[in-house]
Amino acid sequence: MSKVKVPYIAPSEITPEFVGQSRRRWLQQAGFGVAAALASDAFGLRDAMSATLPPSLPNSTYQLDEKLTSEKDITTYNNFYEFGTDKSDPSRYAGAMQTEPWTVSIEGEVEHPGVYDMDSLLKLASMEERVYRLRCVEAWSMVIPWQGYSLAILLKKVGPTSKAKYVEFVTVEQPKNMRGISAHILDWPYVEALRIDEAMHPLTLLTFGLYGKSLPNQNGAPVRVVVPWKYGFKSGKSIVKIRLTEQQPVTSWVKIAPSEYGFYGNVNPQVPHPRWSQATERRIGAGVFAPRAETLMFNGYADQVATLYTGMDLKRNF
Ligand SMILES: Nc1nc2c(c(=O)[nH]1)N[C@H]1C(S)=C(S)[C@@H](COP(=O)(O)O)O[C@H]1N2
Ligand SMILES: [Mo]
Repeated sequence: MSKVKVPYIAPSEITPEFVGQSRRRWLQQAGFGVAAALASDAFGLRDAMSATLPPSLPNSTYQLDEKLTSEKDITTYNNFYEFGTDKSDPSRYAGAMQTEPWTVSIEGEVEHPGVYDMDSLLKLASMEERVYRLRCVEAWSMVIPWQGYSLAILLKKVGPTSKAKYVEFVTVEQPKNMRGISAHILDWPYVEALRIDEAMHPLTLLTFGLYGKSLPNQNGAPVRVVVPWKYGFKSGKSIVKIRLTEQQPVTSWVKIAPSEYGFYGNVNPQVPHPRWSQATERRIGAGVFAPRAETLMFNGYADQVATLYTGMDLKRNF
């Protein structure tokens, strides 16, 4: 049974009044953001863009009826190796990343290549709030209310050519501002990629915020990808380039450790990582005595995405 739950708000309930309420809630948050910015600076949180992040409505199709991970855990327990390999490094050091101005270049096998600034990206579609589980390969998980819209909206706008088989995501590279880059853990810039049908799947989210605020730097400001049925490493942060290609891109983790990290990175409790089981997960924030949770196939999204892999050997294509 899939754990992904249906509407906690039916489309019929999204009345003008609800939109009004949601907008009021948004404005409150935006106002609150000024005061919160002072407090949150201690965590290196970034709130400058929240004033321009449009209000978002809960998505009625893709929700999860699980307890949300706290904002504090989501923003202080991170993987962003450009800032160091310790879970606390990103929240300590990502404040140095320059996120304004920011552009995302869309290139390769597309009919309409181009460079988008944040305003034009934000205007492209209305913002939805979607609660997804982020499942990291080292067997921990969080449940996060993200804000964004389906990447498919952007991809359809630029028009993939008939040769476009893969979509590559490239993270910004700022050696002076990213203290982890000098340690050659990975071959920078961080590169991730999806097959085009995975990238076009409505679950794949182009993500601008979490908990009603623009993304903190440590979570991939100002724009990142979230692919909820895959291990966390597939969801590239702080994206500056999206390239559509005919050949399968060589992604950062596959390049450095091909026996440990596959191109697909689908959450699969039946296929252990060479150094640890992936059958269970530790919920961040649940407390040290909380029982580990059983990891679900495709992170609980099997009903939505299993057909993408029909006929594939998932032990080989891990
Ligand atoms: N550019 C970049 N993106 C990245 C990473 C990284 O090191 N660099 N780490 C990945 C991994 S391993 C995980 S688990 C998630 C963590 O996202 P979060 O810190 O927002 O929870 O980001 C992914 N995206
Ligand atoms: Mo991860």
